[in-house]
This record gives sequence, C-alpha cells and structure tokens, in this order.
Amino acid sequence: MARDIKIEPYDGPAGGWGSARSVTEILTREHALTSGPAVLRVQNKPGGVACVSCAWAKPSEPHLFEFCENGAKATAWENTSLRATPDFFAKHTVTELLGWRDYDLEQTGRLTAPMRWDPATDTYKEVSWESAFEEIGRELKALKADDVDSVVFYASGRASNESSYMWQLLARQFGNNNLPDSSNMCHESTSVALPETIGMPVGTVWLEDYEHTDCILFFGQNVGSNSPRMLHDLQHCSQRGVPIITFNPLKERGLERFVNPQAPTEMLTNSATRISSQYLQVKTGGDIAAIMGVCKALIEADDGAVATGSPRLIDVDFIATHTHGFDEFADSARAASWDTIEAHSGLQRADLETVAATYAQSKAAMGIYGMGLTQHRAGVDNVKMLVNLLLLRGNIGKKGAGICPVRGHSNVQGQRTVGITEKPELFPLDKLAELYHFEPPRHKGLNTIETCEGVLDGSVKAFLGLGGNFVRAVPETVAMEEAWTQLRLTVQVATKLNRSHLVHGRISYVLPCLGRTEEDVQLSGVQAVTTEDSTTFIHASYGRATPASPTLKSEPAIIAGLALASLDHTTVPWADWAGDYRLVRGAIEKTLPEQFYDYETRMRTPGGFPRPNTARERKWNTKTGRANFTVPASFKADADVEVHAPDVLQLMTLRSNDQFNTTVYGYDDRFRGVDGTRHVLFMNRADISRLGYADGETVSVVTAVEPDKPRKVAGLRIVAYDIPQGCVGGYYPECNPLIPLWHYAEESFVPAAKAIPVRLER
Ligand SMILES: Nc1nc2c(c(=O)[nH]1)N[C@H]1C(S)=C(S)[C@@H](COP(=O)(O)OP(=O)(O)OC[C@H]3O[C@@H](n4cnc5c(=O)[nH]c(N)nc54)[C@H](O)[C@@H]3O)O[C@H]1N2
Ligand SMILES: Nc1nc2c(c(=O)[nH]1)N[C@H]1C(S)=C(S)[C@@H](COP(=O)(O)OP(=O)(O)OC[C@H]3O[C@@H](n4cnc5c(=O)[nH]c(N)nc54)[C@H](O)[C@@H]3O)O[C@H]1N2
Ligand SMILES: [Mo]
Repeated sequence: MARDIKIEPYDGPAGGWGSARSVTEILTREHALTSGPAVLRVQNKPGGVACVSCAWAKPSEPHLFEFCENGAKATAWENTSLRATPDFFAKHTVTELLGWRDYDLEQTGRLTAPMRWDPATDTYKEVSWESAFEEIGRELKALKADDVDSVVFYASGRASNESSYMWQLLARQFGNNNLPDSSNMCHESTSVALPETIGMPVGTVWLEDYEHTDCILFFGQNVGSNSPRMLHDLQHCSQRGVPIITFNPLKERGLERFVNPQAPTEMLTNSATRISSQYLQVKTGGDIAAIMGVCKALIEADDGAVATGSPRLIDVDFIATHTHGFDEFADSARAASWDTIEAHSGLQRADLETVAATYAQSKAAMGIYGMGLTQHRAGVDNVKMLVNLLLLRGNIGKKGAGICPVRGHSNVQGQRTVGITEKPELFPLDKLAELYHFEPPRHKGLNTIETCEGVLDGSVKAFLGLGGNFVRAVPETVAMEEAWTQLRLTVQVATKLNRSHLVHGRISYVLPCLGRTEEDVQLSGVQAVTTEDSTTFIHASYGRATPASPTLKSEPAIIAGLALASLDHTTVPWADWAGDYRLVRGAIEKTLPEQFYDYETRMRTPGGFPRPNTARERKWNTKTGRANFTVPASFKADADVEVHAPDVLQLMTLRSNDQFNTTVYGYDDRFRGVDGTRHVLFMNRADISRLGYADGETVSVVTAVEPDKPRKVAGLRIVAYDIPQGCVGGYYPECNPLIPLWHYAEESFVPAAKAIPVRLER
C-alpha cells in the first residue's frame, strides 16, 4: 500500500484521541475486530493475558482497560485473521520475498504450517511435524559429533518462563551454553553494571514505589511509544507535584505531556498532564558527563554545607554504612571541569546545578532508564554512573526510591531468571545435574556478538531461534546476511514471517507456534504460562483467542519435539512437560526454590509475586559486601571510536511509535510527525545548513570508520528536527547496516546502536 509521505510537527499529546484512533485503525487493518477486543478486555489483568508488547508492570488493581495503544497493536498483530499459508509460499520464491519490506512480510499474516525450504523450487513447502523433528534431530546429532559448540540456541524475550526453561535445558543437554538472547542487544549493560554495584542484576523499584517517590530522574527511554502504560504511573506522580527530570536528546512527546485515553473528562476537555518538569536535551553519549555534572554540583554544595555547618546534602550515614569507594568518586567529581562536562553533555552548568538542587531536596528519588544508556560503548559505565548519583543520597533500598531499568520484551527478564544465559556461572548447573542426571556443560557459551562472529568465521554451523528476527536485529547487516546463507541448518520457531526466515541456511525450517494471546490446550487441559515484568513481578497469563491454525504447536511442544529427536540420553520427561506446564513450573521451583517456592499458587496473585531482591533490603551481594561507587573510564560513552572531523555526526537508531522492534506495524510515527515513510534522518537545522544540505533532501548515510569496508544506507530524507547539534537519528532496523559488528559495549557486548559515527553523501 503506497502512502503519501507527510512530515509536519505533531502538537498533540501522547495518548489522547490520536491513540484511540490508532487502536481502531490497526484492529481494522489486521481484520481483528472480532477477536482483538475480547483479548484486550482481559489484557494485563489477573486471570487474563500478559501483554506480548512491553515488560511494564501489571498492577494488582488494573484500570478498566489495562492496555495501551501499542499493546493493542501487538495483540491485533498476533490475532490478525490474515494467514501466510503453504499456498502463499507456493506462489512466492524465497528470492522474491527477500525483496519485500519487513512490513509486507509480516502483513502476510500468521504462519500456519511447519515448512522446509525446498532448494529445487526455492520455496518453503509444508512438511509434517514428525519429518521436521526427525531431520532436525538427525542434523543436530551429526553436528554434535563434529563440534558440539557449532550449534546456537537463540531466544527472543517473548517466550514464557516455561518455554525458556525448556529451551535452556535443551541447549545444556545438547552440550553447550550457546544461549544468546535479545537481552544481549538490550539491557545486558544493566545485567553487568548492577551486580557489580548493587549486587542484583535487576532493578529495585516496585510499582508501589511510584506512589511514594518525590523525584524522578529519567534517562534515554521513550515511554510514550515503548512502555505507554507507565505513563499512568508518571501522570499520577506529576499530578502529585513530583519533579520529573528528563535527559534525552529528543523531545519525546510522551515525556512532555499525556492525555489518558481512558479518562473521559481528560479526553473531552483535551486536558493534558505535563510529564517532565525539566527537560535536558543531552547529546547522545553525553550522560556520563551530565550525571557527573549533577554529582559535582551536589558534592560541592555539600562541601559548602560542611564548611558552614549547614545540613548535609548527601546521605552521610548511608554512605558510611552501606557503600564503598565514595572518596575516590567524590574526588573525581570535584576534579571534573565544567568545560569538559558542558562540552561532552551539550548541557549548561546552570541547568545541571538546578537538577542537583531539585535532587538535593528530595527524600526518595528514582532513576529510570532504557536503551539511551545501555546501547553505547560505555553502556555499563552509563548505568554505573546513574547508580553513583542514586547512592549519593541513599536512594537504593528505600521506599519510593531505587533504580528502574525499563526492560524491553515482555518476558526478557524472566528468561534470564530461568536460565537463558551464555554465562554458566549465572545458573545453578549443579542443580540441573542433580535433577536430570547429566553433566551440564561448564564452558562459557556464545552471546549475540560472538554468535555473529562465529557465523562470519564459519565456526557456528547451525542456528535455532526461539522467536525473534536475529539477522535483522543484529549489526552489520550486509556481511551477516551473506554469511548466514552458509549455515548448515537454520530452524526458526515463529508466529510470523520475517527476514531471518528468508536469509536461511542450507537446510532451513520455519516452525509455526501459538502466540501467548491464544488458548493453549494440551493433554492435561488449558495451560497457563508465566512471565516476569520490569519490576521483577511474576504472573500467570492465560491465552484466550482461538489459535490461528489447528496445525500450530505450542513452544513447549516444539521444544519437546526437538529435544526428543536430537538428544540421545535424556531423563527429562519432555513429552509430559509439553502436556502439562505445571510440571515445568514444578521443575523451575526445584531448580530455583528461593525464587519460585509455591509457584503454582503465587503466580495467581493479582499483580504477581516478586523475586527476592537483596538490594531492596540493603544487603549487598557484591565483592566488597557494600554498594559500590565507581569512577567512569571516560566522560563520553563512545569516546574511543569518536571521529574528530567537522562533517562526522553521531547517529542514534530509534524505534518509531508504529513498530515493535523489527516488526513494523505501519509508517506513522505520530509523535515525531513522520507519516508514510521510515527512511528519514532527523537532523539539527544548523547542521543541515552548515554541511550544505536542505530540509527534505534525500541523502545516503555512510559509517565514518573503516573506509575500506563501505557501510551505507541510501535514500534517507533529511527531516529538520529539534535534536542537539552533531547528533542525528534514524530508524532501527533500517539503519543496522551502518553499525560495525565490533561497535559494542566492551563489558556487556551490547551493540552500541545509539552512537554510530556517520557522514552524509549526496
Ligand atoms: N511499542 C513498542 N514497545 C516496545 C518496543 C518497540 O519496538 N515498540 N521495543 C521493546 C524493547 S525490546 C525495548 S528494549 C524497549 C526499548 O525502549 P527504549 O529504551 O525507549 O528504546 P529506543 O526506542 O531505542 O529509544 C531510546 C530513547 O533514548 C534516547 N536516546 C538515544 N541516545 C541517547 C543517549 O545517549 N542518552 C540519553 N539520555 N538518551 C538517548 C532516544 O531519543 C529515545 O528516546 O521497548 C520495548 N517496548
Ligand atoms: N540498530 C538497533 N538495533 C537493535 C536495537 C536498537 O535499538 N537499534 N534494539 C535491540 C533490542 S533492544 C532488541 S530486544 C533486539 C530485538 O531482537 P529480536 O527479539 O530478535 O526481534 P523481534 O523484532 O522482537 O522479533 C520479532 C519476531 O518474533 C517472532 N515472534 C513474535 N511473537 C512470537 C512468539 O510468541 N513466539 C515465537 N516463537 N516467535 C514470536 C515473529 O516471527 C516476529 O517476526 O533488537 C536489537 N537491535
Ligand atoms: Mo530490547
């Protein structure tokens, strides 16, 4: 469907009538007007479906409609009545489909039958489940005999705890820890930074803390598009007069103002609530400097208080009792020059001092963040720097305070909890040995970057994906796609067709599965699954919709089929588990009793049950036994790859309001005023004229490092935008060909998707 391109500033709020209209539009387009609303009524409610979109908390006392515009889109996307049947695949060769846009591929609808790529006709052809399992099993056995580490078991963060537990066990019984997951491209910087500093890999904020906080520091997360239900919590805070201080290069509408589409008076009077009280358009990669500025202002004001005998501005008791490394950190803040801070952050000293003054008056502050902090070369230091700021005033382990990483996929956090990790030390392998009588592999597995490297150098020979769209989500698209076709085996468990199914290996299967919104009936009856949200609460989810096709299998059934076909000796009752997920939960409970005791009962608690969280209790599982202040290696998150040339700009790759990761729902990024295209480059007016371009002109963007390796995206239209000078923005995944594979966060291996040095070309 060709659409006119319209680019004009959007002056409406987040939410409001625009959001209500958008929900109706997608239900209509997906032909889901009959099935969609029934699911939406129970979405995120006790006894209902946990939304398949973001991981934001599900309250124990839900709103009448506990879903947002984008949650509704995700539901409609899954409950579409469109179908990609074997007939469809008979009519289109894979080579032809490779020319289609991401949007058009998924718009073909739900996959209905297991399929194998047929080299003779270059099409996907329907096969029986039995023959699929049989051949995949045979291949996996052969690969194992050759090199057990040549097979990768990727998981995208949507799969339930039950599927994920089975998936990790499949990999480990196969013989490796090659369990990369979408988290490797996402919040892995959090999972590295928080254990070192506060001794927990996850955030410490619970939903109830939003009722008690009196200061919010908000970094690099686009709440209006990516976790819109959180706007309700922010709105309540704002209405209570809580300052919300935002650091973001872009003025994201959801962080400016919001009309609750579920509040009739707000809708009728169009009365929006302001969200941010202070908005700082930090340069991309400038957060370490910005936070250092706030810390410096606070510490120096506190030094002044000491000198005059006034009340202290930092929490001296907390620092003395609970932390380590304060003196060194404080000295580094005192030594930092305002010139450097201003240059790297792009912010003014006076504004950062205002932030410090507001923060100094608060009793319970929280730090919230997303990909704007994690997806940088120094993504780990970014997160650690936010911890420093919170520790200065004792804001961890206090009601209304804490650190709140906003997770991405709806169960990405739960997957890690139940064992999807390439780091063997993070999971009780001894327990697995004891429960299932096998020797689990103890050597480190491959993460996402290492998997890509392995595909490029030929050491990875087979890729099994539990959901996701790996090839499209990773950096270095061109080289990756080329190498991908050399894989001996690719197996993708999926709900809809995507590019990773088309850039396939020599033997290739696409195995269609039920989605979480669908009713899942197995031998023992209707099944529930569980997921963990961003605030560490775990809840049950019950699918409601009629499955898209009777041929679909559930993820647990597919994993059981793969396991039985590929493992020679296994004491795991795979088939029983697939027939009754209570048995899987029982197994999870036995593996992790402290977290999952009484699982079957507690999962029904309205709002879910929390995992134990030591940092919340001010018990520090760190090397020092305390919460650690740390000194950042550099003030700029991507300093080591900076290219100092006047025509080089820092590109951040972003999500629109009309996509879920690589799934493109449509071409309307309403809040940013872009309709009808995703091929845009947001650019500061001064940069446009300084470099001799014009608003609306079409350009190519090339990566400004390694000129011998041309990385280029053509056909981007310049959109003059309110963005700091020197920074430009484009959409993910279209801009992924520009990211070198080695451009990742050093400790966490998260691709640095938010600061890529680029140049424009005509
Ligand atoms: N509807 C919808 N919901 C989603 C998703 C989706 O695609 N669509 N994706 C899900 C997933 S997997 C994830 S991980 C999350 C992602 O949700 P976000 O964390 O919001 O991710 P992005 O859209 O990449 O946006 C990052 C934000 O950081 C800002 N930013 C960029 N660079 C910097 C920087 O250097 N510093 C600061 N302070 N800010 C910066 C950008 O302007 C943008 O507002 O959302 C989840 N929810
Ligand atoms: N440049 C750039 N790159 C990025 C990012 C960025 O901000 N910029 N963000 C990164 C982040 S945060 C993430 S999380 C990754 C996302 O990477 P992935 O998680 O790999 O990608 P998704 O787009 O979420 O995967 C979508 C596909 O999942 C399948 N699917 C949907 N629902 C189900 C289900 O219930 N079961 C199964 N089996 N399959 C299902 C569908 O076939 C769909 O096509 O991308 C990363 N890549
Ligand atoms: Mo993510």
